[in-house]
Amino acid sequence: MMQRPQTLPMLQTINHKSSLAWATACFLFCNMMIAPVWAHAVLDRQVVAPGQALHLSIAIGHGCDGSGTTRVSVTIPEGIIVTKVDTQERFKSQTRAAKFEKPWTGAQGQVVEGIKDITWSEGLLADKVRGEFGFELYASDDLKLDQVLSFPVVQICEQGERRWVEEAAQTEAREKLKAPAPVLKIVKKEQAHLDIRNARSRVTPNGAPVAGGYVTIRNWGDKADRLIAATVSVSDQVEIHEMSMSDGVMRMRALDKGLEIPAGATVELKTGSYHLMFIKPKRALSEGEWIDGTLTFERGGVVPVRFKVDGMGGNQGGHAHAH
Ligand SMILES: [Cu+2]
Repeated sequence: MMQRPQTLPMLQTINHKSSLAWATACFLFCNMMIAPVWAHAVLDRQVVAPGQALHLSIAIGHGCDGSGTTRVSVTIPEGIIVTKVDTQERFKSQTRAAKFEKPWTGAQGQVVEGIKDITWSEGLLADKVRGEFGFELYASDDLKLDQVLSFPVVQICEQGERRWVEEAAQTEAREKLKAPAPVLKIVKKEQAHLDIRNARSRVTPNGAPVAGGYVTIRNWGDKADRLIAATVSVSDQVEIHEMSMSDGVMRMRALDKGLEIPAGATVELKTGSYHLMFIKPKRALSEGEWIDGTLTFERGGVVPVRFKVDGMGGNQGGHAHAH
């Protein structure tokens, strides 16, 4: 626990000069590991806007319990019009077309039928080798904002199979799934370049002066964007901080101009680096709960985000099971 008398002066000096006390606070409350989410079948993109053309890749991170992958197939959700399938170096691709459940507005008007699934077969991807299976698509103009589209993937191996087909509309429920289907969320056009993943916080005792917020932001666009503000339900004030080592001491400072997310770059807010600081949380944060918040970007505007509260060890919960 922090010593109470130190709390208020620390909060007042935050925008000016870092203090050892703040560094200590951050060391205590920001310390968390963020593991990559490559254990599942995952999509490289996770948001798309209605009327947007996009290249999408399904990444397969491993085989089935040591045995290599021989076949991968994906089911295309309604509203997604596949326009081209990539050549895959190890596999032959095949598509199946059928009538859509209803006509969808495509790039050149109404489309009544199209590719419903893609299968890559007659190949072998060794167990530990990462493979990418890509295609180009057009997201129908008729898709509704905030809708979450599932792309169920079936992976057949020399021995056994993995079915990444479980569906859940909410992030929270999806994290609990053992074998979630990859999803693409429909967002506003001005936010389609922002890929925001793995928002996390960490258990924090009642009365703690600060709590850390962590998230991975990728900018798929060709222009830089900037994270300029954040909010969270448990705190009236959220700051964007940078932490760095100088003279052997960890120091942190508030980034008054926000944090740039360069075009094409991924910026990770994590322990010992950039992070969000929830100032004076109104209550304790307990493991496994989800906290509502927002991230505001210069170009993208306000993006809702949910922070999952991890335990002290920074266990990745839903992602840890695979290995
Ligand atoms: Cu901080």
